[in-house]
Amino acid sequence: MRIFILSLLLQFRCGAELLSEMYGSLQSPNFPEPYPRDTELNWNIGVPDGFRISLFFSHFDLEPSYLCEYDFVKVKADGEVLAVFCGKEETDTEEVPTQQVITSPRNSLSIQFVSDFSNEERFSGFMAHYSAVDVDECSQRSDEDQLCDHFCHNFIGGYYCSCRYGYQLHTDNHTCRVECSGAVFKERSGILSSINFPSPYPKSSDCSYRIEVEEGFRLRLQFDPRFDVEDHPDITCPYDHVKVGSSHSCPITHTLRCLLIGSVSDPSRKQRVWTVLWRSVSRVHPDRQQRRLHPFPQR
Ligand SMILES: *[C@@H]1O[C@H](CO)[C@@H](O)[C@H](O)[C@H]1NC(C)=O
Ligand SMILES: [Ca+2]
Ligand SMILES: [Ca+2]
Repeated sequence: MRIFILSLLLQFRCGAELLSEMYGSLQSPNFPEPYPRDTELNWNIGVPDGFRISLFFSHFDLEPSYLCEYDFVKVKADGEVLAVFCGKEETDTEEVPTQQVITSPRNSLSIQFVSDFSNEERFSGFMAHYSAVDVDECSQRSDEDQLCDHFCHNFIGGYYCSCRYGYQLHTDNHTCRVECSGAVFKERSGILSSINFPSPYPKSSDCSYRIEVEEGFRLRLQFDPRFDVEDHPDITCPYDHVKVGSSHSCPITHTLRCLLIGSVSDPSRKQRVWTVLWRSVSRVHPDRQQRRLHPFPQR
C-alpha cells in the first residue's frame, strides 16, 4: 500500500498534462470516487492564437479549509492567478466555482489541483470542461485605438481589415492607403485639394502631383489661407507636410512652368485639409494678372 501511494505520488507530481484540443475535460483523480490525499495534478491548456479558453466546472466538492490552505484548485493564466477554489459551498473567505465560467485573457490557461496529507471525509473532487472561444478582435476597442483603419471583420480564429472604396490595404494588412501619385495637370488653371476635401486627408499617405503649364507662361500658386496641416511648435513640419518644388519629373528647361506638389501625412490621426489654386501667368504681363487672383474667402 505504501509503495502504491508513493508511485501514485511520483506520477502525480511529475509535470503537467498538456491539453491542446479545441475542447476537452479534466477531473480529479478517481473521479467520481473520492480523490487521494497528498496529490498534485497540473493541466496546461493551450489553444491557437485568436482564441480564448472558457472553463466551466460541472461538479465541485473539495475538502473545505480556511483560505483553501488544505486542498484546492487554482486557475492561472500568464502567470496570474485567476481563481482559487475549495470546499463545496461559498463562504466569506472561500470560493467555489458553482455556475461561473472562467475565461482566459489569452490562449492559454493552467489548472492546478492539490490535496494535502489528510482528508477528513470523502470528497468526490471535481469535473471541469473547457472549450476554445473566438476572440472578437473588432469589438472592445475605442475609436482612438482601432485595429483596422476602416473596416474590421471578425471570424472564428482571427480577423481581417478592409478599406473604403478608392483605398488599398497596405501590406501591413491594417492601414488603408490611397493611390494619389503621378497625376499631371496641364490646364491653365485649376484647384487642387487634399484627398477627401473638405474632409480630412487620410493618414499614412504620400501623394505627388505635377502641374505644368504652356510655354510662355509661368505657374503661380496660391494656397487657401485656411491651409491646415499638422504642425509642431518648435520643429519645422516633422509630421505632415506639403512641399512645393521642381523635381526630376519636371524638365530642367521648364523650371518656372512646372512644379511638383508633394503631400505627406504620418500615421497619426490628426489629419486636416489644404487647397491650392494654380494659374498660368503670362510672362509678359505678370502683375496685371496677379491682381485678379483672390479666389479664396479671407479669414
Ligand atoms: C497580410 O495578409 C497576407 C494574406 O492574408 C499574409 O500572407 C501576410 O503575411 C500578411 N502580412 C502581414 C504583415 O501580416
Ligand atoms: Ca485534504
Ligand atoms: Ca476572431
